[in-house]
Amino acid sequence: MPVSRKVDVSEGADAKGENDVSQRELQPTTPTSSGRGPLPRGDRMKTTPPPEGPPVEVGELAARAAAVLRKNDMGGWTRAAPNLYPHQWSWDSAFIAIGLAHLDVGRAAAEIRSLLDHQWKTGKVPHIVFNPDAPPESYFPGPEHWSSAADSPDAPSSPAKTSGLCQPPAHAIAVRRILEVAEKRGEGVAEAREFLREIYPKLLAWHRYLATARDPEGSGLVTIFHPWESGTDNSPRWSAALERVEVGEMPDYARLDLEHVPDPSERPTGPEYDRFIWLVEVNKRAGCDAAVLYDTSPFLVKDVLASAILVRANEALLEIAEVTGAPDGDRDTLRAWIERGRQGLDERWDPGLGLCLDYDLRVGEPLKTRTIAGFAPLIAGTLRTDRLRTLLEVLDSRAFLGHPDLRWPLPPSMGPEEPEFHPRSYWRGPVWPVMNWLLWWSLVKAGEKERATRLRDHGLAQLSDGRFGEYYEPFTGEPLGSDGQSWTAAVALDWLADQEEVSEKP
Ligand code: 9WN
Repeated sequence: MPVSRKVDVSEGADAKGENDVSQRELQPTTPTSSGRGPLPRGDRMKTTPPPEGPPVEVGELAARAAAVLRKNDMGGWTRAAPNLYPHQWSWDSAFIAIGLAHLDVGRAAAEIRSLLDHQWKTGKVPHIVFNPDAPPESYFPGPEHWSSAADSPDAPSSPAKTSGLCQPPAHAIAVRRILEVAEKRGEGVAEAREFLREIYPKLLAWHRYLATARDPEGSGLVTIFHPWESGTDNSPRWSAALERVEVGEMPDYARLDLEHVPDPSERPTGPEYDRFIWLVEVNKRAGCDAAVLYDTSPFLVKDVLASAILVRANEALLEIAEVTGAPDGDRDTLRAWIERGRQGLDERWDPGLGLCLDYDLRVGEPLKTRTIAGFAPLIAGTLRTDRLRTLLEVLDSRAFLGHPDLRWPLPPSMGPEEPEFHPRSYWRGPVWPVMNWLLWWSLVKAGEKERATRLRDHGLAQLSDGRFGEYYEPFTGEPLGSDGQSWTAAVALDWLADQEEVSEKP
């Protein structure tokens, strides 16, 4: 059924009062437990009151989300956030394209196209495409720091510089969704199909790079050389592997990220950052060549979240291959990658935690932590019903969204009862709307409609402050990191369209 209401994206648009739907307030479908109870380990936790003011109404929220994307639109691509992240980030762009699809199919396609214009010759999609107009001091490590990556024979020849890392491959999922949204809205379908045909070979090259250069073992799991490649940068997923990294000689550097957040505890610590920058150095010295890094990188890890996203991205690409009439051989390859990916994830299952674990190739050990990445088999679409049941129980338990003190029952990035949990520190506890979207989408695909609806509605309630934070304090609901984060606004638009579509169904 088509989504009838279009979000008005014109300057100063305020959809309030335009229709009945816009007058609904964003309320969770089920009330949460108080959400304001006493915090565990109070001495370590700085608390602040929840955001002031009444929640924003649905129509206004949609207009505000569209305004965030418009403000961050740099002309064919979108910066991840207005100040903290002035460049184009790879997996952000995928989610941003999903949001943009509800506003303008052509613009959504342009988002992915502009990113893939900077694809490396190996097929790698860079984690950052640098904004040539951003002032030099706006982000570290910026284009100057990565300039030697451009010397690699594999680097793209276009003038804009990129980083030499990559990020989780959500792009095919986004491309598939652009067509799905166009079909639901009954608008831009031909344009979307044409775009699928255009972009298919690039996506296939990207997935082939991941299946080969990033998985020479043929394990079905993606190897990463830097925590930034996981997109969950300072997650405790990487603590043990990072502790084994010895920082070598490197030039002094000045952090710029701390200038954009009110509280340094929201960002990675100094020792973590030293290791991040050292690993950038290691990547540059290897010419960003995966084969060299397999020998030289002190951080060499199988990432289950990226691998799960790749399984779903391969499924999406298989559907794109059907739409575009790609050769049978491609489809067989994609099917094989999907199967191998699910099998690889099955092998990383930890029955004690009821979650899936990353694996440190340098020491040959699983990385045992209770983080949101452990839901990888749910995201990949596990075919094992017993595992799906266990994952749902763990998700609902107090180790994640069943914790009684949460502001909303939304999964924190790390289980609140874990020793490394920190409610304000980036990927060590805060709730990330984009991860909520990924889990919601996976629950829908798993046929878990009620759970999915609850997650979506609580996710929207969390965003009803209209600030579109990068991440949120799990107990107070305070937005943290950057305000006006593009992918947060994008997932809000996708959820709002879904909410409306479902409410229109008889
Ligand atoms: C490093 C842009 C990116 C996201 C990542 C998030 C954060 C960068 C940083 O911001 O990472 O890539 O400087 O911390 O962790 O997931 O893509 O939004």
